[in-house]
Amino acid sequence: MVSIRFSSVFLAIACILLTSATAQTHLAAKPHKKSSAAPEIVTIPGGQFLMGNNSGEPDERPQHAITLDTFKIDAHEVTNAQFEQCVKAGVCAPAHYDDNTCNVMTPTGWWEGVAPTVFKDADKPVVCINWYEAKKYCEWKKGALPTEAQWEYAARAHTTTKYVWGDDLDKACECANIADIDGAKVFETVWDNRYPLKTNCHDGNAYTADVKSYKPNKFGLYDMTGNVWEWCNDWYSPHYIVGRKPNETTNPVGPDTGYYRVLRGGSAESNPDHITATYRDRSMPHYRMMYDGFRCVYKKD
Ligand SMILES: [Ca+2]
Ligand SMILES: [Ca+2]
Repeated sequence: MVSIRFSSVFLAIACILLTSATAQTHLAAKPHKKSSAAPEIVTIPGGQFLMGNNSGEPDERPQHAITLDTFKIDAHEVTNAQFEQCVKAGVCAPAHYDDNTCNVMTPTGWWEGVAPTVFKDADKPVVCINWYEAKKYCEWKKGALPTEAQWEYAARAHTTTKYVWGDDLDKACECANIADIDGAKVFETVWDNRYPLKTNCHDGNAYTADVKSYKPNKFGLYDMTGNVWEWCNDWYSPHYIVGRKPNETTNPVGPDTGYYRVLRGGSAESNPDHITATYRDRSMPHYRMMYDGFRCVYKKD
């Protein structure tokens, strides 16, 4: 079955404009030196921030002030090795890499199929899990999926720039695994014909990368942009006000009901339009895709 995901599927609005941006120098990533001493869970001090973007997509508007209590969040996306611990504990079912229930990207488009084996590496983010399965893992860890507000606040780390690292797209090569020259080689047919947007990064990672391979944000969080989209707890609303409880400006949890759950941050197959700090995606909660993962949040001690 063809996926109905929105941003990661091929709404190639600007195809014609993009083929002109080919003369730039290919930008090699500077490998980030992984720090095993880096904390696995980071405390995010509470505060106020401006969520959304009045210059962004319609569903990013209106920008509005949100106040959040202090919380803790995984420093990186949940890995296959971590998820396997939940499987061994008898709580989680194995990720659905091989049973044809996961939407995988192929040279001819998105189809339910078998994910490439490289997605199963221990230190890569677990994917091919749906919203319910992600939620179950976080609850097993005595946490929860982040609210969309928590996710954006953690990603922003007090920045107000277009991307979480600043306004320079070329910095993506150091800070995020997104659609780039390497990915284009793998999915050349798809990207050349319908999805040519990409950066000129050349990081060697056509698919997902080991977590913590790129620079963290100012809170010490890795891959808040790129690698895999991250499930949030909230139902998706196409407007920040519609569906929300009135005046819900402190610790908002989103609408009471909905059809899609929110995904944030972009992935290894996301073009520059989909990796801004405020871009919102969504998917039906039972859907599994090979670029959808998650991380968990926890109450402060
Ligand atoms: Ca890449
Ligand atoms: Ca991510």
